[in-house]
Amino acid sequence: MPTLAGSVIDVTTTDRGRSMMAGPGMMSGSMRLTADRATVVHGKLTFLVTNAGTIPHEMLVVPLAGTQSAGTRPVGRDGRVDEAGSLGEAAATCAEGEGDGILPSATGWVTLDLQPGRYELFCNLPGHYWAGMYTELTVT
Ligand SMILES: [Cu+2]
Repeated sequence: MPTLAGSVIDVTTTDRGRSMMAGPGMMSGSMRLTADRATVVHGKLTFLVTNAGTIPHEMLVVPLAGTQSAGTRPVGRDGRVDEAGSLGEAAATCAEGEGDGILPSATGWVTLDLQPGRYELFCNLPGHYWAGMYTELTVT
């Protein structure tokens, strides 16, 4: 693991293979992308993404416009959402930046200089956003 710049935000991705928290009434097929905080001070931020699931995942950082909420982006026929406006992504196994996905039990990371605002972190592999892989981060 290299020296990570700025504040480090721990992000975890899971899918049903490791979703022991799922109880009766919860969707058995759900996937999650969670951060260790909902708010962070602006500046240089490193997103350290750990894939605790059983299939590859990724994490993109895209601003939320106006009053837009996380999880409301329209999902296309290909099972993905529009990535326009993406500021960066962690999608490589044991490396920074773009790639073919972070393999199970591996980490990927990306360092970004974020201005104050609201951002959505999500996985855009086909079907994963729909399955619940998104969360909101506020930068103050
Ligand atoms: Cu995913």
